[in-house]
Amino acid sequence: MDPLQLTPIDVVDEISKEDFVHRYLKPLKPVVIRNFAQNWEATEKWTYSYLKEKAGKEKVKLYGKWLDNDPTAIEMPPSEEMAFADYLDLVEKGADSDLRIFLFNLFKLVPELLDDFDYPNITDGWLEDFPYTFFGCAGSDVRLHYDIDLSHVFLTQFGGTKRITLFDQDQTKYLYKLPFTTHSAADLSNIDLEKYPALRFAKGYRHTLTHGETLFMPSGIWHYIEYIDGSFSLSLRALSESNLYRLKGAYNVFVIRKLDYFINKYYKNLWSDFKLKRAIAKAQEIIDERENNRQNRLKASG
Ligand SMILES: O=C(O)CCC(=O)C(=O)O
Ligand SMILES: [Fe+2]
Repeated sequence: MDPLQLTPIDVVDEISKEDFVHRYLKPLKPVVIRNFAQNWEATEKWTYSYLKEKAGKEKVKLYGKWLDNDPTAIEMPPSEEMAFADYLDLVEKGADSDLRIFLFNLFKLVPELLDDFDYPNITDGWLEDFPYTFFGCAGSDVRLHYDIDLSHVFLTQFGGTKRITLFDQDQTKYLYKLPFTTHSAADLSNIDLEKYPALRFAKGYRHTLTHGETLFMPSGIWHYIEYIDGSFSLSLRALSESNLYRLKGAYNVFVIRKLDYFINKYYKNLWSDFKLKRAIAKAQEIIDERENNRQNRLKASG
């Protein structure tokens, strides 16, 4: 049984801009929108063989299992490079592998692919310079994190399925956030409640995203992604309407990320130990506080 408290993400076949803004964008609530990509040529055209034909010879950076690779640092270094076509072969044949491509702007290499999708009229804040693709082999996962720039993300799925687990920002206190990062220390692929007991209090959502569906991930939402079979996604980003979030996003990108990078460079082990201890101590404070409140309630009720 899954030890997490999860409910399904809302799914709509279609939604007007007004409804979307009112029900999901403003309240920062995730939703799966089935017709977001319905007019896109991409959903038919972007087969693995088409992508191989367009960009197969390009070398791509691949990322492996996060726990094996500097897990407390904000930036994860790639673990290897490969021709895109060779990597797509692994994805397509369902090879069981941790290898992923992350935040890949395929459109810089093949600008004509930009013609195969558009930015639906559902928000005014599109960041059209930053469409990214993500690829993963069957069995790979993306650690629990939220996006450092705090923009909204619309993630459209291609060629397979991925299981997505989300937690709102207000659940951060249960999620073992590593200081100076936007990552959790906890491995959700193998939940260890002895080590990370506060996880049992976190309330989240889950949905298995299939080809052609789009998930709206509001700014600041925590996400953990499991590639069930090999697949890929396109993420379209939009700026948060909150000035505070925009400012925080810029601060994270330009200050916190650099600070973490430099301290990590010079004090790697000390810094890593400090971050992990701090993440665990903060969650323990919350557990203790809940327990105190419970005891007080019991006393009060006699
Ligand atoms: O789907 C993925 O591989 C990662 C997606 C993600 O983290 C994002 O869109 O922010
Ligand atoms: Fe992300």
